[in-house]
Amino acid sequence: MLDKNRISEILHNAATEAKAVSQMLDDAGFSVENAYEIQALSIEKRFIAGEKLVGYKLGFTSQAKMIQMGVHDMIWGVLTDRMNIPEGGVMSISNYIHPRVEPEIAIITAKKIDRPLKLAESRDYVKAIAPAMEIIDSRYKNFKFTLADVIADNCSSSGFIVGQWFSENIHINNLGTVLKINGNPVQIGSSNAVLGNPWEALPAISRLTHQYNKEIPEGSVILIGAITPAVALTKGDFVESEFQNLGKISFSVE
Ligand code: OOG
Ligand code: MG
Repeated sequence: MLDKNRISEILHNAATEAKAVSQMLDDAGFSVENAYEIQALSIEKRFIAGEKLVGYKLGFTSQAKMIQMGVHDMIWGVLTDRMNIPEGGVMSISNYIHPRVEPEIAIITAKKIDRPLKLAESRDYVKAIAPAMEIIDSRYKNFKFTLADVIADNCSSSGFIVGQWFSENIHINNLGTVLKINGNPVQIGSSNAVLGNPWEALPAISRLTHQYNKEIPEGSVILIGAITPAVALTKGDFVESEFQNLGKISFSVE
């Protein structure tokens, strides 16, 4: 019988060795709460290996993603420094299992968050906003998982790219967003796909982290969730996301 620590080890090794594993949580009767404990244990292994906390990500904040993955609850995971790919930089596909990319918006928090925030408070807690992309790479075979499985797997998070930071006063509602691969538009969406209003992201993440007794430190990067469905990456791809008002960011796959 697998225990939480063993599952966290299997998922951690799957991520570091870029080898897919079978789903483990549902059949063994692990709950969503157990899944967050397993996530924390696997993140602990990253910290022991020297990775530093950069912030948090939200997942399944858009209909597009919930439909694509067949999962219907919001989730949160952890971002570390090692996951960061510089804007305009290169990701090495051999470090991933079956990576996908999705356009997102990133926020930097202006103050520590230790309680659920209200929508009206959101702007006070934001220091800066940037266009972003997340690279997700489920450690499960065929990118298939249950809610508990994906939470234990740090919500598939494996990379992120952040562009230029703008002040918190920049307009982020209903921004047209285009994801292009090798110059071809492959997804389009609106920033309002995220919770109907991207400013709802801080209330959402603060509620979820509070529920698990976590504080969000000042200066944390928050990825607010994908604006469009994710798209699979292949070697040689040149990936760009263009956001109304926030500009264009890119990276290459080698
Ligand atoms: C889970 C992560 C979802 C998002 O932005 O909705 C996510 C997955 O789709 O594998 O990051
Ligand atoms: Mg995402």
